[in-house]
Amino acid sequence: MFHTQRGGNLRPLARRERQLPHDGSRPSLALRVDALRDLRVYDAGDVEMFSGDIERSLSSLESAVHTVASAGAIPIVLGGDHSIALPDATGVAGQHGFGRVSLVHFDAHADTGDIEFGSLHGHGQPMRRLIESGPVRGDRFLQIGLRGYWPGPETLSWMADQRMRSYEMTELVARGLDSCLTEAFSIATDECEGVFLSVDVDVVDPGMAPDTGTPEPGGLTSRQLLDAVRRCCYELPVVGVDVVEVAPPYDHADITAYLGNRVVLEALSAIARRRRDAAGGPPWNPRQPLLDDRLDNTSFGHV
Ligand SMILES: [Mn+2]
Repeated sequence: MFHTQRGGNLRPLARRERQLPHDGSRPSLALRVDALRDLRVYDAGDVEMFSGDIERSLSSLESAVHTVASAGAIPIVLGGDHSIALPDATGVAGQHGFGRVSLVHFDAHADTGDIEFGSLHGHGQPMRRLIESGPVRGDRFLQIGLRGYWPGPETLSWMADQRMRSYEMTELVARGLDSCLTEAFSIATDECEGVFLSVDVDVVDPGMAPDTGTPEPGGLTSRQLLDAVRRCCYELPVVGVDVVEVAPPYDHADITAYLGNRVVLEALSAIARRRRDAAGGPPWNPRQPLLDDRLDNTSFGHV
């Protein structure tokens, strides 16, 4: 687990306080695993972001992510803004193979801009750079939650040319989030060995995630995002995760910091449950009552 510090060092600190409990335990009521104990989870600290030198910052982050991935671990990177998705997914693809890792991208925005403010790099462009430079195939790029008034027709045409699959909120509502996810997952696992999950908190409605730089009304609920992240990490071979665009100065009552924390815990818990089920035994059953397997018949004094 990394933290990047671009644009304000409050971001990783706000979430770190809520991410790594001192008792090293966070048993999931839903998934019946304790990810922080069932998995080996390490806080690898901060990756320095050099103010005013984005290329050096991105390169330094890519190298750190690649080091983690090549050790056989799953890097989880806490941004920072979305410009870090380029080095995050590139670092992971460097280990698993360019074109062999698909990208499941939750966001209000496509982040496929070309040149903005005279720069190739920024938080609106990483997905275009990832496709152009080869780590992720355009036709294995699944975007979920897009809405609003950006990008324009030229960029949408470029996205179509890359054969990206972008689910706008209207389609998600018309077809149902779950059926769209099922379809997206089948594309993501076709000819790809791993999946990188990139979560921009602005995919959630600003009413439930106010602390973000480019809020767009009409998004997912926090409940829908957590369920979707759980499905991704339980059903897919996730090889890397980033959670971005949390900006504590805009937060209220830590609403978004807690959501970012829970996204990471949900991902870890689902990875732990996926591994437990793969090792044998009864698979996770979401319909099982919470206390079902804890009932102790001897405690009623009948023995
Ligand atoms: Mn984004």
